[in-house]
Amino acid sequence: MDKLKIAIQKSGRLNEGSLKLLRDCGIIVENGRDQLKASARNFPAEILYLRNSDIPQYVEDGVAHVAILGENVVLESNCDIDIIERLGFSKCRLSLAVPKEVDYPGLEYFNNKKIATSYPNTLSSFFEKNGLSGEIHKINGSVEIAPNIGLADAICDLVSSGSTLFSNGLKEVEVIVKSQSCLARRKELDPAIENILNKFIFRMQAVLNARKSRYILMNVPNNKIEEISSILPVLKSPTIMPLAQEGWSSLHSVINENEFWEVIDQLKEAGAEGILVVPIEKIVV
Ligand code: PRT
Repeated sequence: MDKLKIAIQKSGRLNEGSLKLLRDCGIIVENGRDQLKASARNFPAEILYLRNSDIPQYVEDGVAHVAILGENVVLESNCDIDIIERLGFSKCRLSLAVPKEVDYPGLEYFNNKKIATSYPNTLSSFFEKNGLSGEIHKINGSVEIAPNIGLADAICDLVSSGSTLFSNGLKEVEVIVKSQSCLARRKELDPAIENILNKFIFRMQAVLNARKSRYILMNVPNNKIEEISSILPVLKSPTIMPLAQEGWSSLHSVINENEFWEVIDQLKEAGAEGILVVPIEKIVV
């Protein structure tokens, strides 16, 4: 039987989020912690546990058909694979950082400077695009100590909270690229595999749409239904149901998680009461 080969990170920052996403897509994976691969019990898929940094090459070569990995890794690899979805977890940025005492004048600072990084390809295209002549030194791991030990004048590394830079006496001065987990696929796939991939993407989109949305319910006076509906950015139009109390209705809708705090005051001012916001499991549009 044809199986979609899905690569995920074996261990590290992306592993848990990837497994959770598969679970939310209803794909049950036999425990594969110590294995290289595991079969899905209820979906025609095989999960390959690989190093994040090796995944782009495996996808390009067709060892895996699709993968969950960091966008930054796809970019750095220069492999010919396609990003099809951004998945919203493991967000970070690839940034240039300099010792905190440097009076940073702008990008020209990097001309003729030594920059340590594990991302030489991404940095070199950034330098090329900006006409800079920094000297790039590739090192694997612990990039942030390079300036302190005299190995480099600056670094280019992934940053999320910024605390690693801070505790090494560095400051972030330029964001080169923003990154998050993504779903990337091999360009060419057999029709049968393509068919399974489409089913997988369909499930994943239902989960991702739901993660971004909230179900919202509130009680509204009947004469305010129109005004309150116009405040809500809705999927189609809100559902209105009469309450036992005369002159009042219950209004139900779906709202983007980020929009909730923007409209809450307007809803209250317009007369909405008893506002409930609840998570959604899946949205199929
Ligand atoms: O070993 P393998 O090849 O599987 O993976 P890896 O070495 O890339 O592993 P891992 O687990 O460290 O990172 C996996 C992916 O997580 C990365 O490719 C990014 O897409 C994403 N990610 C998100 C991060 C971070 N945030 C992050 N903060 N990857 C690394 N970091 C490191 C960064 O390099 C620096 O050392 O964390 C430190 C900075 O963090 P803050 O919070 O102090 O700013």
